[in-house]
Amino acid sequence: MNEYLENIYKDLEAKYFYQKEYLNAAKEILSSLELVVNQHPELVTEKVIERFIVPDRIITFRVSWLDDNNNVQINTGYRVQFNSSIGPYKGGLRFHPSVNESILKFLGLEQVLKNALTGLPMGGGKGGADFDPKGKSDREVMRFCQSFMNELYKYIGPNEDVPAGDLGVGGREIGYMYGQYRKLVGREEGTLTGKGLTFGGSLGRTEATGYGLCYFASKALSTLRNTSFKDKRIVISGSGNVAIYACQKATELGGKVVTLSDSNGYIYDEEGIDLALVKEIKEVRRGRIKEYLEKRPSAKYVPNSKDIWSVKCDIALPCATQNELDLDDAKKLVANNVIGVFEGANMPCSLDAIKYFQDNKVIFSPGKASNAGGVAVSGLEMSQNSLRLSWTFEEVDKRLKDIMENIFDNTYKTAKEYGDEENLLLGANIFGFIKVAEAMLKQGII
Ligand code: NDP
Ligand code: 2IT
Repeated sequence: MNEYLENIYKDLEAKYFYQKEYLNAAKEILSSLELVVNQHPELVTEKVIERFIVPDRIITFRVSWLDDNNNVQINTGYRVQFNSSIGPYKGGLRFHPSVNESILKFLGLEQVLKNALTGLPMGGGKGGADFDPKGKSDREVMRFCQSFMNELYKYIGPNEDVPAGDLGVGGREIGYMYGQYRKLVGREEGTLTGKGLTFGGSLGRTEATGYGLCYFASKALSTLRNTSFKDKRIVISGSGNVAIYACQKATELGGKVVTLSDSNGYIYDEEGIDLALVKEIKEVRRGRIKEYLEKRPSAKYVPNSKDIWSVKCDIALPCATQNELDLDDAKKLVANNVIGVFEGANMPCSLDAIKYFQDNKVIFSPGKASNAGGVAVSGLEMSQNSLRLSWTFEEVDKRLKDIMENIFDNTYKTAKEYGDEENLLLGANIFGFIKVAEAMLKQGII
């Protein structure tokens, strides 16, 4: 980072010293922009980076709801509307007890670049609540979602801000929130994505992030190492939406996925993960990953999810959550000769882990590039809602694949142009930033 960028970071650090996730994301992005700033002095005079790095606004609200015992429960809800220079705010809602302003600002900032990379006209935002869906009854989840939407509906709309799912928010939650939204506004507007297929959802949205991750990884493997998923051993963390569909596509492409995890531990199955069983446990029963052993006693369960990175593999796909893979984990993966680490989650790898991968010639792709398939198909859901049409699964899947391959091409080309050929993080940051910065410059100081 040059002095100018360093000063921007120092100002953020002084003001938001308690927001470590946000500062981490800001540092990672600012560290990529030195050459861009040198080439474009107008970015400095117009203070584009200073404007880009902070959200347009943050909405915070109380969510009160009744649990099954008729006790009043209170949570905090948020929507971070980060940047709308290239289109309406777009990004997921996360329900997890850890949710706070720092995490949502980090996710919102990442989303701005990710959405720019998709090539679709979407700005970036993120939201959620410190609500823990775990152990709640279906009715409790419904009442929470309705109460959450009673406040959020005032700030969103098809041309303003279009939320979707993220960690802890899947089809069930989107359905409840969309039902309440329609009730409140009295119109059918498609304002959420990830909706059910009978009320405006898109085929392929459920699979999109995991499939997209594998399309991206395949393109990277073939371009950079002349290889593919075929016969590779794959370690995947998480067992939610992203992990499950990454496992499905990686297996379809000829790889053998040997692990999945949740926050309690991981399963290891040398014969390859039985995905039908996982879907039954996670999607139907909403159970824990260790239940896998009840039907597959030959598999192993390790009650420490962090240890997953010591499992020998050729390809690692971290698909659980931020900061789940640190420098020590990176060292274990490299010692086991990993070829590529492709992020399915948002910022699962720490900055020093990423540097270690890059220094050791491991292909590394940041989530903002390789997990963009989810929001890309959300964008396609918005298009279908506007057209009042539904495309077939094959049509959506083909567009998804094209988008992911394009993202790889653009990040790779940009990294090369800026003199660091395999640095896909640099390429993604610069390509996404230039698009948003140009839109900001052309629209004046607002
Ligand atoms: P889900 O809620 O469907 O699944 C999350 C999974 O990660 C669960 O298995 C959860 O286990 C596990 N997990 C959470 N925390 C930890 C931890 N500390 N250690 C190990 N496992 C953990 O979420 P998604 O699959 O949708 O999201 C996963 C990641 O992908 C997130 O970073 C999200 O932001 C990102 N993402 C999601 C997209 C989407 O479309 N859904 C799109 C792009 C990115 P447990 O049940 O124990 O909590
Ligand atoms: O992190 C992400 O890209 C998502 N959670 C998906 C957002 C979306 O709007 O589909």
